[in-house]
Amino acid sequence: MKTPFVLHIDIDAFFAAVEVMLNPYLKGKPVIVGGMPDERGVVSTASYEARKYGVHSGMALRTAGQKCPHGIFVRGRYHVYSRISEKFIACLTRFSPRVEAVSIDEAYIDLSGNRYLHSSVYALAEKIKKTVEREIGLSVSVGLGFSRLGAKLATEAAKPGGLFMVADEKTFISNLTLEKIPGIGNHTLLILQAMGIKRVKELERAYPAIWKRTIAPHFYSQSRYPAAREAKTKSFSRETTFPEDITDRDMIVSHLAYLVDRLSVYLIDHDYFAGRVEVKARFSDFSTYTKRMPLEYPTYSYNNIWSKALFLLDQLIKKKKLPLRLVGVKVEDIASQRDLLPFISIRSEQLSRGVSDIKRRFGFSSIFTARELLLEKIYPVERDAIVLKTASLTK
Ligand code: TTP
Ligand code: MG
Ligand code: MG
Repeated sequence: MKTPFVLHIDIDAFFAAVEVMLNPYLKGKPVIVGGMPDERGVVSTASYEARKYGVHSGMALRTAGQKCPHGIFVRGRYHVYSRISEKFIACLTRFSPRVEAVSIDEAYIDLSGNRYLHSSVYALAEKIKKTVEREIGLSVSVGLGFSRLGAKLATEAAKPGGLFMVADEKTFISNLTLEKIPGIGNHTLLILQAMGIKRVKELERAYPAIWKRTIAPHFYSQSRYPAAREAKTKSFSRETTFPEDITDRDMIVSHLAYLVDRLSVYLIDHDYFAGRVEVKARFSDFSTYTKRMPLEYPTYSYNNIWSKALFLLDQLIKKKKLPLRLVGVKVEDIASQRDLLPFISIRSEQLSRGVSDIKRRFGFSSIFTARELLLEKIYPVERDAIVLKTASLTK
């Protein structure tokens, strides 16, 4: 029999559980983290006791106050949570070097190379779970599957506090209701439900084409590769040396915007998500500097990458007197899958995807952001590119 080798682990009611750990008086009570019920803003998370009243992450605090008037509201202390998160990940890496942290309280571990695998992956998972719980003092749930998706869904099934192993992943996923599947948005869900489709298998039977586009990519791309065979080191970059050194910040910004645009479309076309951005600047005396920072979450969105890139550029050009010779941008920590966290804003991603569709149909130059348009002053614009003097693509 084949053994599931992807382990997913997630802390139960993370922020709320930390608050309870630090204040035992809260134990067993409905704890709601995020702010006070009369404040603007949303619930970060709620203890399982509070969830019984319908309170959940992302809900307006005011609504949470109405649903659970006797709830105990706390603001939250993010530095404490992130310290515990670091400890959590450090503990996991003792069991395997192939740990991929995907959010503040969850990670995948690729156990395929583990020597315990064929004796009992289940026992190993139990050991990991117990060790983590002892070391961080919080309850976790663990799932074992053949793919990331399978393992994550197994964790969901195990929550709170359990360990769940999926032996037949296809059947397991087929029997789930569609809202369990990460990446199926509310809109799609409503449409499918209106068509009377609730479960993955019903979708596959009735609309194989939709199934193929929504479920299969997750399922197949994820089941074929062990968790950590992901190319973590891959990066893509675009840079250009100007025809003449440039002093005008707006003109430099325009170049950078165009390069980010190219990168974002490249990521979309190849189904990649970037985790980090780096900007490079070379001054007229050839001194070269780079600066990098992580993106909030893996993304291909032009706007997300752009806002970081612009920030980094401004840091760099503070270093020295302009003019600049060259500007470049690189995205790193490339992944080909990602778990869609519910608090991610998908808007800017949809926008980028829409723009890239237009570019594909009508040419890259059919649509630009205003900040890119300055380049028209100094370069020829062709259907599929602004023809830079020296474009360098490294992959
Ligand atoms: P989750 O793991 O999604 O949720 P959880 O740990 O609170 O509960 P469980 O896993 O048992 O279902 O998120 C981890 C933390 O991230 C959560 O404790 C608070 C934070 N978070 C937000 O701030 N906003 C959100 O919308 C979500 C989903 C989580
Ligand atoms: Mg959690
Ligand atoms: Mg989580």
